[in-house]
Amino acid sequence: MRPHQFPVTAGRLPPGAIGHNRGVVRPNYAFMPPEGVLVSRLPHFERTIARILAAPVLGARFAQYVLEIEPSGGTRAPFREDGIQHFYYVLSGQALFTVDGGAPQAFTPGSFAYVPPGMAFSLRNDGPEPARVLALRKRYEPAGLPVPEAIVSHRDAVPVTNHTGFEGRGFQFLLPYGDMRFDFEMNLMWFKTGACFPDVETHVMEHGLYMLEGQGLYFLGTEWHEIWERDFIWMGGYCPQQFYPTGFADACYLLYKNVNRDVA
Ligand code: UGY
Ligand code: MN
Repeated sequence: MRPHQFPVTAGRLPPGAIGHNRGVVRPNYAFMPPEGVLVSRLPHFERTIARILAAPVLGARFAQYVLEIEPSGGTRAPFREDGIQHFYYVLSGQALFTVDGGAPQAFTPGSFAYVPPGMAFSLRNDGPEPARVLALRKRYEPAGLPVPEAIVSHRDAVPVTNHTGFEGRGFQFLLPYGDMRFDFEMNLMWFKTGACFPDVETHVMEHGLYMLEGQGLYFLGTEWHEIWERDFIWMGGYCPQQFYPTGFADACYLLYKNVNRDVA
């Protein structure tokens, strides 16, 4: 595409317009800055845009996207899918979340919801501003146990723990840790400047990572990438990974991880 086809702002081309792109897509991982992720729409949502970040076409075994919901927009009607679990996390704005025909619950930044397979839910923006909500869909892998109950909560209600023995780390396990009914985790990972993993990790689990706060350098495969708020990373199984926060503020990302199954 020729440069003159892009809009010019204050005499400059927008970042990423002609190849200065931080994004990388490899067979086993993808680094995706928000610019360049185009608009999708989904039939069960009205007045809502979906920015699809991870999907099976990328190699991921789940789907993840940011919903941008206009005031009075959201699910057209209570929505349910056999065999599929949903997870939602509010990035900004205010909404109402209803699960299994219950009372609508306030959904404000930091609120989250887990919806087990086959259960109906609705998500509606009841505020004056657009709401941004991170969404995840994953097929449930049964394990001969009852399916989990729905959860609607807020990150402030989840304790910050650190089981690593290393200073400067913090974990908030948004779903009950170690509960074998769940086949995935959604974890808030906190880092103080200078903290990192003790080793480069290489593991069977997949990740979908959404950068919420701060910044840093992310090692994927064999390369380092500078990561900022709103960047997304998909890591396939066995993708070597390491994070090193930079800047003065704490860094935090929300991490999807498939767990508790041997994926045979
Ligand atoms: O739990 C994890 O797998 C985590 N340490 N990985 C990551 O943050 N990339
Ligand atoms: Mn990991």
